[in-house]
Amino acid sequence: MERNIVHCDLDTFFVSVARLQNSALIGKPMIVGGSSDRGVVSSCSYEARKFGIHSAMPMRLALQLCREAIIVKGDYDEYSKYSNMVTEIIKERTPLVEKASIDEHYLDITGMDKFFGCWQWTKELRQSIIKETGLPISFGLSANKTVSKIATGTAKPCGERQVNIGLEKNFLAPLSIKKIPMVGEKTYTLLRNMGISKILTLQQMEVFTMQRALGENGISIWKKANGVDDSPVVPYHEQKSMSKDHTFETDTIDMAVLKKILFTMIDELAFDLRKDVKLTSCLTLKIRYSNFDTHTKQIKIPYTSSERVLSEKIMLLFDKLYTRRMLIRLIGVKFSGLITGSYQVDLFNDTIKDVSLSSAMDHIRLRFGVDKVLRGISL
Ligand code: TTP
Ligand code: MG
Ligand code: MG
Repeated sequence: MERNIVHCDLDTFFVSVARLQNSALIGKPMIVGGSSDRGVVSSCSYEARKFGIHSAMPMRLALQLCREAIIVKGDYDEYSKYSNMVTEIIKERTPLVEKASIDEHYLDITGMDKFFGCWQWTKELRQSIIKETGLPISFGLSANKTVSKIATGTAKPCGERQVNIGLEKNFLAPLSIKKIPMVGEKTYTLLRNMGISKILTLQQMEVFTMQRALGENGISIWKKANGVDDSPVVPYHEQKSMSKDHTFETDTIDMAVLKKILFTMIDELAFDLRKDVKLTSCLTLKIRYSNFDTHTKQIKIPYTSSERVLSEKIMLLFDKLYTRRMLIRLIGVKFSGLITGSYQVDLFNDTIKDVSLSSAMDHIRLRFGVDKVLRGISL
């Protein structure tokens, strides 16, 4: 069955919220981000982008590119308030919604066209969000998530774009391969070295050529380039906890192996926290021994999303919990007691280096996927 999938993403989200609070910022090159000169850019206005400024760029470099840029400090409570407001407006009218990030949603509106056209419906929803929140937002509508997300990108700022069924390949053909959500810096360079820059070239290639160059990812990229994506819209639920488990292929007591797995799980969970602008206040460690005995231990901690703090606490728990000297079959970590908020830099304990390392790693993960970067300690 043909589907109708909407993707929407707020324009310069953090910047737009700041502009709601202070209209003097409208029309100016401006940046939301760390105010110290070692900070990084979270969000920047289109006026600032003209100077080459982009998200995750060091603030110092951004200011070299545009001296007159105005810097505003982030206000995560406000972002989460507006993010929830947008989610509520969408959920009131749409049965199937996926919140993909703080300012981004996918909607499955298949069947809506029986009552009135999907495109009309989408345009009206967009106007409602703009009217009710005061925030600019862009929309894409097509038969699948990938094409709709790319359509949103081409509609920005403050626009809307529909790609009719059957015209996906035509729409994608002239665009840069960079527009494909899976193509990050590394894949982009690899494809450019193969002489590929436009999606059209990917469409003209055989899928096995892409498979040979990039493995399974090559097949996914090729499918996306051809406008094919059958991934479903997964309904959104407010998360109260997040966890990861690892079962060893062969049971182990090798501390180096155990630490590596624990730190990797913590890095990935801490990234998920920061991506959703959340903090955790409760850690649980689970150990299952080779005889299936399962032990857990929990601690309450001050709200954090720092992998350095979380790793320290988890290692304390591990030392208390792992007393049996028996082979371990599974270990798991859970973060609960989640609240919305961002990690406040603790200047006395958390060096700027830690914080910028976290945000640099987050940036890579946002582009390439969560498993693409690791701290040396987890190698
Ligand atoms: P995006 O939707 O990627 O960016 P944006 O809304 O600022 O701009 P655009 O018009 O291109 O959509 O991210 C949403 C918010 O998430 C953004 O306003 C700030 C935050 N963010 C960071 O803090 N660091 C980052 O590296 C990125 C990409 C986003
Ligand atoms: Mg956005
Ligand atoms: Mg976004």
